[in-house]
Amino acid sequence: MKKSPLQIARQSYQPKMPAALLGQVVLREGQATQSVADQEEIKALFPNTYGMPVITLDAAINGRPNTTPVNVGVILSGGQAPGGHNVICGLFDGLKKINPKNKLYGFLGGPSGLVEGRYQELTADIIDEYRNTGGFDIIGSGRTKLEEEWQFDKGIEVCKQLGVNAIVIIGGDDSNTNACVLAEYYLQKNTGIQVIGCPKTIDGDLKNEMIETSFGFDTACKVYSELVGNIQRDANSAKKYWHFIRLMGRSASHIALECALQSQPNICIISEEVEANNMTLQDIVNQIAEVVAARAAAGQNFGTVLIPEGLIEFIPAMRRLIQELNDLLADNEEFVAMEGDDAKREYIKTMLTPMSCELYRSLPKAIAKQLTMDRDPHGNVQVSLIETEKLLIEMVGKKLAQMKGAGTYVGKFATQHHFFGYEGRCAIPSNFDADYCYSLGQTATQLIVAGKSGYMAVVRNLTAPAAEWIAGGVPITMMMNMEKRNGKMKPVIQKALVDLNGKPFKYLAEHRKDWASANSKYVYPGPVQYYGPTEVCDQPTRTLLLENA
Ligand code: FBP
Repeated sequence: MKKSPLQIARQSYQPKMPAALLGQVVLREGQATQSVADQEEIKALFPNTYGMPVITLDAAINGRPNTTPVNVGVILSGGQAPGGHNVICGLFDGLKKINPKNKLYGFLGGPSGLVEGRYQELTADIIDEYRNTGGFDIIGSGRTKLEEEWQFDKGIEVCKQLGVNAIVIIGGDDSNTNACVLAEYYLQKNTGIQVIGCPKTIDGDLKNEMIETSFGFDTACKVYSELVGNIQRDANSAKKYWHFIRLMGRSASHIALECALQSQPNICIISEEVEANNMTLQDIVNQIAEVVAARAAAGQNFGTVLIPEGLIEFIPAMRRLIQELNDLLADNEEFVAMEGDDAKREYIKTMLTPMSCELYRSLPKAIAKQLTMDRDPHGNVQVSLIETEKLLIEMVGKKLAQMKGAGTYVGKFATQHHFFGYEGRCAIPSNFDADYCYSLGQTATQLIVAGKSGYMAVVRNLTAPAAEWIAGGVPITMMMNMEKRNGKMKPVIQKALVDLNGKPFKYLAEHRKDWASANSKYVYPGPVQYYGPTEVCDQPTRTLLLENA
């Protein structure tokens, strides 16, 4: 396979690691833990994995290498995130360092690889090809949910055939919740198979007191911020377009917020604030139109608007409409069999409550159709498919036309729309993600050889130099609470939305008026840098810097 000069150079990049992981390692156990909420229910559901202590990995003075060989299986779950390959490389190197007879298997195509017995042994020649690369293509990923007993039992069969003693699941909040359910089941059945999770997602919503950030968020945000910065420089040069830029991130607005902190756009909408203020779609449109008009009055008929992917679900009336559509379309064979968009549209109109029906009718047809497209495996609308940026352009255009009629707006409103998501998910990992992921892989190895199960590998103190990072394990039950999913109460890891009292949002709130003004305050972050001064190459995200300040 032909490689770019950067790809070739990155193959020999040696990720930085916490000093404690460089030699022999010893585990230090803290106090017993409890779940963040609903302690009694979670304890009853996880009798074997509840209450375990937080683990810290320290450098051992007289460590002894583990001599019993172990076989480990690794799974990539969900959407791609930069650095996934390095978790696997760290895992591989860690295992081989402890005992060259240790083996690593990759389950292919995500969690279904475990259930269907599709795997490949990962050997040094394979691993070397993927060091410090983006993507999940080493073994592929998938969105199959591991949650049913028959799947767990198939997993036991496959692991027994391969002699696999431990499974590492690299995934987001749902995948790690399922990792814990699997760990508990395997302990209950006395299978001897351990399960360890790793915090992955570009969305940045798998974080809490114990997890500072999920991997991939850093690189993805840097890639999007570069693109936003480039667009801003173009806007500031040509001075003729308003750019509406939607950013991935599912429900949470962490990515939009981070990109705003890096690039200082004229407007950045935060879904969590929209919900907190009970705003309607029209309120958002009015706010944008006001900024457009104010800048136009100063002769600036251009600007940038950042829109989080999940916005639509945070507008209360929209949420109600989506909920009604979710219920209506679940297993609805009649709807699936219907031919033609118009017939489907008419059918939906007859089934909605009057309020939702009015909203549905008011939406541009394309957006209304996007709201009825296939749901994800969790039964949720796929927000990445809803072109909110186009919806807002259309509605802001209408509002400005009204304002023009009323004499409150003079200017031109020419627009461009963008959606950044897939562009960043498989980027070559930044130094931060390359180092962080490799360290997570090495940490997972240590938890495995110590016989732990039901833990997530964590690395903390991430705004310090890598040598000072603190590696360890956190019981997954510690991060859980009970939430309603598909109509039933289930134990899940709490998803972290943008905290409106947190420092990153407060920074935006303090500065956004200035950024919106006619004297734009654009910052042009430029591309991710892999070689050069540490203040250019090793900076964590602004979110992490503000949160850890
Ligand atoms: P994960 O939650 O699995 O990490 O995926 C993140 C994400 O990139 C979201 O930001 C986006 O909404 C979604 O995946 C897109 O999913 P798909 O890859 O199935 O189009």
